[in-house]
Parts: sequence; C-alpha cells; structure tokens
Amino acid sequence: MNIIMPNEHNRILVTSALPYANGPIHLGHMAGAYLPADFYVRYKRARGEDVLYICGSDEHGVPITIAAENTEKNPEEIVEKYHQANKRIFERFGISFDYFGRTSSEVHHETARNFFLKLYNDGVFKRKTEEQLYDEKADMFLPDRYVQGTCPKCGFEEAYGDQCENCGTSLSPTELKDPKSALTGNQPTTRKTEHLYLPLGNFQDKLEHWLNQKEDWKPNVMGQCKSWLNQGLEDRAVTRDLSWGVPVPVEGMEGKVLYVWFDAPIGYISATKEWAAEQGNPEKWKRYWQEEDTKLVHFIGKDNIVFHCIMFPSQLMAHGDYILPDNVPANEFLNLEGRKFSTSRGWAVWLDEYLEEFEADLMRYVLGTIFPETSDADFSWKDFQNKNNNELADVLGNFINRTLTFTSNYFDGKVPPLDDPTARDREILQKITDQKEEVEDRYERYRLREALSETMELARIGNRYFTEKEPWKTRNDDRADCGNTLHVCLQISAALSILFEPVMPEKMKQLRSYLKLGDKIQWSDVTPDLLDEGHPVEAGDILFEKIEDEVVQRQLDKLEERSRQAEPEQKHYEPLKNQVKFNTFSKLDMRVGKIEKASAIPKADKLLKLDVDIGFENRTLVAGIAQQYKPDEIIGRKVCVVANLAPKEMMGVESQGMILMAQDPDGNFHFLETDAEPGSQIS
Ligand code: B3M
Ligand code: ZN
Repeated sequence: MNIIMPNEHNRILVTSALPYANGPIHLGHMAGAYLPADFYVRYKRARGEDVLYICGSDEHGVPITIAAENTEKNPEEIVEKYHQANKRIFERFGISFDYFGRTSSEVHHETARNFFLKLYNDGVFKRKTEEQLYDEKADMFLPDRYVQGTCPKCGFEEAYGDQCENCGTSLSPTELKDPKSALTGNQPTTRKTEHLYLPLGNFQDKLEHWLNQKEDWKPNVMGQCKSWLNQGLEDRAVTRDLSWGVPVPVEGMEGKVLYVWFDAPIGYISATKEWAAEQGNPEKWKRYWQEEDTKLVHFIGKDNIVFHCIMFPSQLMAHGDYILPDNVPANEFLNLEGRKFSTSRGWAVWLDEYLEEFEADLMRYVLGTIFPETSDADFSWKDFQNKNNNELADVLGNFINRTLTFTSNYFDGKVPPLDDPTARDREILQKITDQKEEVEDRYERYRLREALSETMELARIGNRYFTEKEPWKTRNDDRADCGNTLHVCLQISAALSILFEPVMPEKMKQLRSYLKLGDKIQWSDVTPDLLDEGHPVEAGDILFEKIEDEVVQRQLDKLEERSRQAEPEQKHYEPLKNQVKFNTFSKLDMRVGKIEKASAIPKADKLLKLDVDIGFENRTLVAGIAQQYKPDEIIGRKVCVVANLAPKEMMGVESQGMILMAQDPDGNFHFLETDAEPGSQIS
C-alpha cells in the first residue's frame, strides 16, 4: 500500500487569484498574487519538480457588470477586451502560467454547474427567503458591489455589499450602515427574494481541524482564519439576482446566477481541465485536484483570504472529491508613492505602459525586494531607480561584467584552471552551496523576498571578493592566483544565472548565453564546479544600465498628471453652524447699500474704507477685501449691508455696520449684489 506522509508530495498545483476582467493589471496586482507565484513556480520547475501553474480571468460578478454599465458596453465586450489584454501583459511580464483560462468558457460553466448540482442534490444548501436591498429607481436588487456603505466593523465609508476592502471583512449588503445604490446613489429599500445558502457553520469543526494542522501558514493568513472561526461561521448566499454569470441550474430559480465567489475558485479546476485536454490527456487534471499527494498552493491578496481559506474549502469539503489547499501564502497590499492604488483615481502604474519604457526584469527584481509578505509595502519610483542603479547595475551587473570582460581580455575567454586555491578562494566557492541552501530554504517557506535577497547576497560576496583579490594587479605578478580569482568569479556567475532565473528570466537567459550554458535550467547544477576548466565564455554586453533622474521624474509627472485628471481638486466646505431660531435671525436689519466711495487705509493692507449709501443715510464701513478688489472697481455696486451691527473700530476707523460677502471654498470673496434700490430691506 502506498502511504503518503503529511508534507510529502509528488506534484504541486499553484494558482494565482483569477483577476477580474474589468480593467488592466497594475503593479499592485502583480506584486500581490502573480509575481510571487511565478518566482515560486520557476524555482520548482528548475528543481525538476512536477509543478502546474494555473490562472485565468474572472469574468463574472458585479465588478464586470458595473464596468460594463460605466462604459456603456456589454459585459461580453468588457471581458473579451480585458481577458486578452491581461493575458498579453502577463506574458510580456514573464508570468509563466501553464494555462490561462476564463470563467466564461463552456468547460467552466459546465464544471461550475455540476459542482453546484452535486451540492444541491446532496442537500447541502439551505433555501431561504430574506429581505434584500432593492433600488426602486433602477428596478433591481442590489447584491455585492451594487451597494456601498459604511463597514460595520471598521467604519470605512466605501465598503462594498460583499466585502470591506479596508479591513477585509466579508459582508452582506444588509449589514452596511447608510447603504447607497452604486447605480443611482439612492437609498435602497428592501424586498423579499429567495436564495440558496451555504451553511458554513456546518463546516466549522472540519475547517478548524484542518487549519489546526497547518503549522507553516503565514501569521497574517492564519490570524484572519482564526478570527472568522472565533466569530462563528454563518450561512452565506451562493446565488444572486443578476443575469450575468452561471445560471442557477435549479427549477424555480430562473433568472438567478451563482454568486461569483462560488464559481470563480471552481475556475481553477475548469482551467486545469482545459489544460489537460490541450495536453491530449483529458483525465490528467484529476491528478492535480483529486490525488492526496498533490500540494495545492493558492497565491492571493489579503482581501481574498476568507474566500480561499473558509468558503472554497467548505465547498471542496462538501463536494468530497477534491483535495484542500496545502498553503495560502496571501500577501498584504502594495501602495504606490505612499497612497493606495486606485484605478478610478488614476493612482496606478499600468504594466502595459511600464513595458513600453522598461524591461520586465527590472520591475520583477524591484517588486521582489518589496513584496508585501508580512505587512503593506510601498513602491516608489525613486526606490525603483535606486535599486536598479545601486543593486542591479553596481553590484550584480558590475560583478558579471568585470568577471566576463577580464576573462575575455586576459584569459582568452576561457575558464582558467583552479590551481592550488587559497583558503579564501575555497571559502568563497563554498558560498555557492551555502547561498543555494539559504535560497532554497526561503522558497520552500514562501519567503520570496528573502529568497531574492539571499540570491543577491551571492552577487555581493562575489563582487567584494573580486575587489579584494585585485586581479588587475595579480594579472602581472601572480598569474595563477589571478586565474583562481577569475575561476571562482565565473563559477559564481554561472550559479547566479540559475539562482536568479526565477526573478529575472530574460536577463539570466542573456547571462547564460555569455556563459555558453544553454537554455536548460537545472537547480542541481548550482555547484562550485559547474564550469569546466577551459569552458568558453564571452564578454557580452552590459546587463544593467543605470536609470537617469529625468526618466524617473517623467514617471512621477505622469502619475501626478493622471491623478489630477481623474480627480478634480477636493473642495473644502466649512461645517454648518448650530441652528438658530427665526427670532434670532430676524433681529438682524439688513439693507441694500450702494458703494459711493472707496479708499485704502494706511498700514492696513487688507482693509478698504467704504462710503455706502443705505437710502436714508450714509455709512462708513470697513471691509477686509483690499487684496481682492481695487477701490475704483467697486464704486457703484449695490450690496448687502448689516445695518444694525454695533459699530467697531478698525485701524483707527469706526465701521458702522458690515458688508456681507460670500467666501467660496477656494477662499475668494464675492459681493452679494442686487438691483434693488439703496435702503431696501433684506429678509
Ligand atoms: N476576481 C477578486 C480579485 O481579483 C477575484 C479573485 C478570484 S480568485 C478565485 O481580487
Ligand atoms: Zn471594514
């Protein structure tokens, strides 16, 4: 009998969250769920493990229909556009999916339908009629993102009906405080409607048991799961009153669709099926989803934790034929120049634009150094420039370049022999093995940022060693020592061309071509003697160029400009004063006054002295408008005067009343003008 020990596996299935096909992918998405997974998958592939990397477009749900409504397009057009666009961006960014599917596919609809029916027929769901929010004007129910309001947990005012993106809580629309329809802005009413619910409470014990065995999960992920479980799990509706999605295949529920978060994770399964069919082995998907010796790993952002750690596992348990995730290394959020990414506010770096100006590998490296693994992180263009210039160009690039150039110039482009090496040479060669082990350890524990920095550490070690050994001196006075130095540096370069492959696949391909290493990447080749004595190498081009200040400034300007266009400046309105009774108000005597004379007041640069005719008499008034109006431009204006205000002395002039002015939110003063004759009462 084949007994499988826990933690032992024969294949790995890696998924990245299916991005909604409602807009283009930006840096924040990339750093959260895609690039970390790609590092991991490339590492596993290099080790020769059986790893399958699956993703696809999430083409259902309210995010899609809202995007369609906003642009007056059909949902079909929206998903087609962004499915193709995002698929292309992933390719160009080097994200190496084995298959990128989409949830509008026939295979997906069928898979989701059958999954649902199995649960339905097994009596897993509860059928309930409950009050749901309804927009009378738009004449529709308001599920999920069709309603926004205040999060009952954290007070965030723009929480969605299904989830608060601020604190990650999953919500139902009726829990929101001050709900507003996203369609009309109206306050919704409620109506009764019938839905099927997944009673998550029935899975509570099983989920707890399963999660309790997970010792290697990230604390941020486990913390969220525990907090959910501690609150006690409630019934979650798995159907919606919408027309876009997988139709509910149950009699009496026509016109309803499956909740997008019910069908989207099943998309991982459908995409695996499509991949298997494409491989000419249609049953092969089962190995990845139904065999206990598969390790299933979901890479996601923190806002998706509850769906991948509570809801989808409950679905999988209810179904019974599937394995559960082995790990869900969810990331926190990435910010941009200190602010949250926001597509609608134009605060984002879109990858298609990035790729027009820079190579993917530079951003892959920089994002890898700041993956928000343990807490939110910040991307800034300055940091991008610094890391490119100080780390890629000055350390890695410089090391490779001087090693290859030196070999090519003074050793005929051939790896010199290792001839009676010093203890120091051997110590540095040993670092290849040491760093490889450090890197492996971090990858295995999903500490990808550290995997990257341990990889870079080997380049630093090599670069320091080159400087310390001064081969430009030993070249003349100790040729054997010089040869040993270059031998060691070349072995390190060769090791780096493999160790850095998951991070910078294109650059490492280029490096391997200089090292004449061929395209096959094998992690086990990372040894101190990968290159034989006499193996040819070429100097090649410089791997990393520096990025100038202007280039980075242009990116910042573009960002600011985009955000200004998207977001007209915020106006500031003074808060309303306390209420007064009419009696109080009517005590004021306001009259129309005509400005007869106006003059500056010495030493008071803000004040003008005015002579105002209020019909039955003339008044001297002082007004703080000198910075906005010149005396002669206001002569003759008929304005509003508070005529029974007690006189007040200002800069030596007695003001016998006050002129009413409106101050706009930008701080400018405006007269309240009228064509009534002077002396007319204002009330
Ligand atoms: N489309 C949400 C998101 O893009 C959702 C993920 C589905 S994963 C099954 O954040
Ligand atoms: Zn919240």
